[in-house]
Amino acid sequence: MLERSHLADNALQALHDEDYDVPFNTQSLNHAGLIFMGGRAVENLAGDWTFCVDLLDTGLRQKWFSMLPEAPENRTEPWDYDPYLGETVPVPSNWAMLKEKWYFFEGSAWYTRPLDVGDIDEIRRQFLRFGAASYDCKIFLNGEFLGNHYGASTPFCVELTGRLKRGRNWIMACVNNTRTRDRVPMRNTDWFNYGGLYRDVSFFETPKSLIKDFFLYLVPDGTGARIRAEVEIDGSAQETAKLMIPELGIEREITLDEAGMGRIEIEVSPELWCPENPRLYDVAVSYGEDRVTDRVGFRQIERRGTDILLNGEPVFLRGISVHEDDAELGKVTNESDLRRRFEHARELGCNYLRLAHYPHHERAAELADELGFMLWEEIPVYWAIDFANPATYRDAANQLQELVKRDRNRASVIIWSVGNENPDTDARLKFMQGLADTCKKLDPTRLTSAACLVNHAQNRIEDRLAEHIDIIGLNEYYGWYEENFDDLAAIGENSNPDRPVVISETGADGVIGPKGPEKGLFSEDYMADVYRKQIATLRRLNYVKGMSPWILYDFRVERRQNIFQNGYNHKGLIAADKKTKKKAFHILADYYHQIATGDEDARKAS
Ligand code: GCB
Repeated sequence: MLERSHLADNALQALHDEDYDVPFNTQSLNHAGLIFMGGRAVENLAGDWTFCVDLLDTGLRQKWFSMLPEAPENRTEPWDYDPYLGETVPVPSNWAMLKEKWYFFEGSAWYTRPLDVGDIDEIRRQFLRFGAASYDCKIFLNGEFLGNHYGASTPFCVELTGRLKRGRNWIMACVNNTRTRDRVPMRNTDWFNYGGLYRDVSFFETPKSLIKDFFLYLVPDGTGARIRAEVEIDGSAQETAKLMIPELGIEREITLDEAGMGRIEIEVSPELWCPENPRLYDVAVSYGEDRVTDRVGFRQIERRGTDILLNGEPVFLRGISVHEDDAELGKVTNESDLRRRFEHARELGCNYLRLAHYPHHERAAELADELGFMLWEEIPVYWAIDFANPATYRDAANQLQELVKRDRNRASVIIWSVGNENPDTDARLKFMQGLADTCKKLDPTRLTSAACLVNHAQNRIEDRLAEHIDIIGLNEYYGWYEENFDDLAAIGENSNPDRPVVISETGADGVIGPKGPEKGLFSEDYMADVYRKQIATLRRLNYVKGMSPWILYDFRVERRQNIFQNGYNHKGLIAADKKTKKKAFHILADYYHQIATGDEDARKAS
């Protein structure tokens, strides 16, 4: 609890101690504390929080979190920031989008808000859940440090039980988006480094013993006749939990072991989920006083040779890549933004989306479940990650676990991707292999992938990682970064992969309107031409089982500064206004609609 802190006591230490942040970099809130949320009542803490950017980390040095709330006239010594007074910002938000002077700000920022609670029920537990905090987040309650989380796009929980007092409490979060060599992603990316609390923060209560995790799936044995449920109880006191799926007539006890883990297999043949029939079942799990719910689809995704099979049938992934990016909101998304995204994908004729390059908002996969889209989900193991660094591996593995645990009940998610365009070194191979194995351990029901490499000297797909993943993702930019288009046809012919290839990216920048050149690079016509040529070449390759061109919408990024780019990557099929379609949109749509209308041969015909 808060005790008066005296700046004077701490003044020299605050100036001289360059290890000021070490006690707070604990990563103690990484995946271990994540709690299954389906159906839980929460109090959304959206709204105004007091806010301050803190370039020099003065807050951690001076311990701003331990200042008592009081009126300025009652303070008896000077102070550099008052967490309880001053400027406010809305949560969720990215600070870059709020003020021009914060646009490129990288560093720590402090968020503070009160949490008022009534009588505290001793037999309940209290938690905060952060949907995402970019990138490093340190949480304080009433001046006490509660823990630290790394990773910009996955959720985490922090327990408040025993620490709350009746009446007013104060939550503070120190969020830091500094890019460093050892982080995931590292310093260099092709998307904007948005900082902040940009997804929902919520407060919730549970009984003393709670359902911490719940995983339900069709057993991947090809029969479609068995489902398996796995539960994990925190603080178990009773011996069984109960699983209910009314539409399948299921009401079954799950026996728990001493560690609170339980698993059950049930012979049943549910109607299967697929894009054409996105069938979901209402599911509930109860344990003592605790109860969670979910809507779950059952489906099987596998690879056989170079085929991808959905429920035993070959499927071609008609996809598009998407970032989480908005001209006004940055990385903040909402229901209508997500629905618009799926409507555009539908218009394109897609049955699949690649959610690049980090875990997107969890609502995206819920909507994909309902609307019938398959998804590729990904962690930001991007470009030249510090592969030899064990701390970097722990960070990547943590983000992967948080993503998988968050979304593994979503039938729409068919692929976990463990990396994108990484240099081919031994350290990288070991790192990515470890991640691919982690996927399979946490979730035996999905395929793994990564954007792999091409041997440009020999013009063929060649990546040592390929044998450790199910699908070879290939980012290729023939017609754009790679000038000689004929090389793509050569790669097609020279490669003989033993597993499916999905073109995880291809595309070109096309700037709409007066800003763009009429002809040549960066023009809409040039972009359209690249799409035409790509489709003509790729449709002949039998082992290509899907594509997700780059990208649905233009997106903001620091590194694109030529006179046509102006801080944007313009490879969107739709401009950054999320309205204006470019010519290439219609070319891809024509192709996908041809395939979708059953003329599978159209895909291969020249
Ligand atoms: C890539 C990256 C993607 C970039 C894209 C581009 O290969 O995976 O993040 O945005 O190319 O536009 O260069």
